[in-house]
Amino acid sequence: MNTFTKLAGSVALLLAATSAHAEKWDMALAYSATNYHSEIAAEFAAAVTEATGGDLEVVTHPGGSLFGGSEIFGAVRKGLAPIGERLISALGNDNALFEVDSVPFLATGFADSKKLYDASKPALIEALEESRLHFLYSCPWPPQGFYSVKEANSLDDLSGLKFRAYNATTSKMAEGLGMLPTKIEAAELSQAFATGVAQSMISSGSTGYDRKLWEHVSHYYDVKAWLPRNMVIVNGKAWGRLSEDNQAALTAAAADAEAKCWAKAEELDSWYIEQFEANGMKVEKLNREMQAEFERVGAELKAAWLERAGDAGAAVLEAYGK
Ligand code: PCA
Repeated sequence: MNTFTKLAGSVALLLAATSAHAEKWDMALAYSATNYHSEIAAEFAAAVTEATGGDLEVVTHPGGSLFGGSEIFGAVRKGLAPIGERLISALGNDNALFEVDSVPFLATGFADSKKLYDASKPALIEALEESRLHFLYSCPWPPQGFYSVKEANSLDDLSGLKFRAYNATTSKMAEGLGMLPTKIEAAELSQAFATGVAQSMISSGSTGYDRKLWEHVSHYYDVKAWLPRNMVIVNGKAWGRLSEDNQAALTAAAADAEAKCWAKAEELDSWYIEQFEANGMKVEKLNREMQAEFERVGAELKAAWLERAGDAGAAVLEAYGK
């Protein structure tokens, strides 16, 4: 055997060894490819692929193309997708603690939202572990406002409006304000507003911008009701199969993605709302009467949440300090 053949042989062996371990993870995302959550998830995926030298390749599938938003949590839990991102507060049926970020008017700005995240993170991680899921990172949506096809000066204006909900809290807010909620994923939003299935919603400027809601909706009220968060989770078995080095690479990339994503959400918050004005939407604050109505329903929902979340919920609020 000459030197060249020997070398070629060992390269082939090396490649075989690498490919025996190399793994590809499809990452399920619910939101548009151009949304900052998805863009940062794509950067996170590329960073993991690079840090592991391709040993673990992560490929993102945005816009609900692998699993729709409402399917992602179950798909990752069952291992149908090894990794995915989900809006945490839509999972309140599994555990009331998942709804803490959407308790109305509890945290209404980025600094408080971060404090609430820090206070609730240990309980979140524990709840996920019970479902054999490994937590990687979590990132907020900007403060939630109210979209309507007509002005909202009184409860009469809202009465009977069809409302697009994304979790139980938004459904109950709508009911408390006299509207008619239906759950619709962000990927189906433009269609829902175009066909009149939805006439109002609570969401951030981010989702209204992604879905060009100015084509259908005339008013945006900057309520700042709460900042819901997405989280990126890994199937427990898939996590357990990884080498320690690959786990460390994922953990490091996740910390990086989380920091970038929080900064991006805050940076884009007012920009999104400027785009509404530029596209002819009316951007306002709620009047005093309506603000009081939102707060009235919000307080009822907070009390109901505290009851459901019990001691664990009270402990999170105590750690949060409010
Ligand atoms: N956008 C997501 C959740 C909260 C938000 O701001 C949505 O509307 O589906």
